[in-house]
Amino acid sequence: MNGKAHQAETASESASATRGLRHDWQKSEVVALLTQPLLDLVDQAREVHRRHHADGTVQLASLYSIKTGACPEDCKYCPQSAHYAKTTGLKREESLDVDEVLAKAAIAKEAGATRFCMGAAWREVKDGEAFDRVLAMVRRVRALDMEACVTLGMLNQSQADRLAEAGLTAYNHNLDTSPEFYGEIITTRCYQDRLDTLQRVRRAGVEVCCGGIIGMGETIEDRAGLLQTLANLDPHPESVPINALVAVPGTPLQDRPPIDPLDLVRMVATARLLMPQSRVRLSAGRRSLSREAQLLCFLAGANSIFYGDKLLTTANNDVSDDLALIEEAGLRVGPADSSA
Ligand code: SAM
Ligand code: DTB
Ligand code: SF4
Repeated sequence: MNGKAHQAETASESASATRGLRHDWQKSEVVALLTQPLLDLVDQAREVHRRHHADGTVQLASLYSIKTGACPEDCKYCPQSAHYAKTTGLKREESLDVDEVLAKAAIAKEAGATRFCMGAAWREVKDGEAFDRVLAMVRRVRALDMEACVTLGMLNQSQADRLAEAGLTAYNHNLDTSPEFYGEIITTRCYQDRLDTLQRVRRAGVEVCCGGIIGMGETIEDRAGLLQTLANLDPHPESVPINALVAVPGTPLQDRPPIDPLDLVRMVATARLLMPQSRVRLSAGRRSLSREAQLLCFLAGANSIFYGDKLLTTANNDVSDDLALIEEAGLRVGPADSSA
C-alpha cells in the first residue's frame, strides 16, 4: 500500500468510528431488520437516508461491455459464461478500441451520466496489451470529467495499484450472495477470492462497488448473510448495487420465477440502514419493475441507477422514462453527495 492510501485508510477508519457506522452486525439482527413490517422498515430507512443524503441526488451510471462472453467462470446467472454459450447462443465480442469506448462515454455524459462503468467478462486481469488499453480508457474517461468504474474479475495488488494510478474512481466486484449459498451458484472460484480482490482494491485507495443479486433461489438468511458481509467490510463499500436476477434463456437459472418487487424494496431499505453513507444502486432487473416499485425503492434509500438502454448484454430501462420518474419524484441527478 502506498503512504497516501494507508493514510486515507486510517483516516477513514477513525472517521467511521466517530460517525457511528457499525461493522459488527450479527446475522440475526439483519434478518430482524429485513423481515420487519414493510412500512416500519421503509420509515426507518427513509429517516436514515434523509439524514445522510439530504441533497436528494440520484447518480446515473452508464455501463458498457468492453469484452463480452466466453468467460471461463461458471456463474449460473450469467449469460456471458462460456459454460452456457451453446444454450445462450451468446457470441464473444471485444471492443477494446479506446476511441470507440470513449465515444460511448461521451454519449453517456451528454445524456446525463456522471459515472461510466466498463465491464469485461474476464475471470481475472492478465497483464498485457488488453489491460494497458483498459488503463488508457480509465485515464480518458477521467479526462472527460466523469467518474470511471471497471469490473474485470480478480486482480492482484500491482494491477489494483496501476488502476489507481490511472485515476480509477471505483472497482466493481460483487459478492453476489451469502458465503453459504455461493457454492450453489459458482464453483470456479470461492468467496474468499472475492474478498481478497476487494481488499486489494481498498489498499490501492480505489473506492469499492460491491453488492449482489436476489432471485437466485436464496433464502432470507442468505440475503441477510450477503448484507451482513457487505456491512461488516470496513470501510463500507462506497456503492452497493442491488441486482434482481435477469433470468436469461440458456443459463441454468433461466426458469427462476421473478422476484416480488417488495423483496427488492426490503433489500434496498436494509442496505440503507446498514450502510447509511453508501450509494445504493438499483441495478439489473429494474426493467421489470413498475414505476411505483422503483419509487418505493427510492423512498427506501436507493440513490443511484444504471442508466442507458443496455446493461452489459441485456436491455435496460428507457432513459427518458428514467429522467421523467426522477423529475416526478422531486429528486435531482447526482453526484453532489460527498458522503458517498
Ligand atoms: N466478470 C466480472 C465479475 O464477475 O466480477 C465482471 C462482470 S459481471 C457480469 C458483473 C456482475 O453482474 C456480477 O457479479 C453479477 O452480480 C451481475 N450479473 C451478471 N449477470 C446477471 C444477471 N443475469 N442478473 C443479475 N445480475 C447479473
Ligand atoms: C452490477 O452489479 N450489475 C451490473 C454491473 N454491476 C456490472 C451488471 C448487470 C448485468 C446484467 C446482465 C447483463 O446485462 O448481461
Ligand atoms: Fe464471468 Fe463475471 Fe459472468 Fe461470472 S459474472 S461468468 S465472472 S462475466
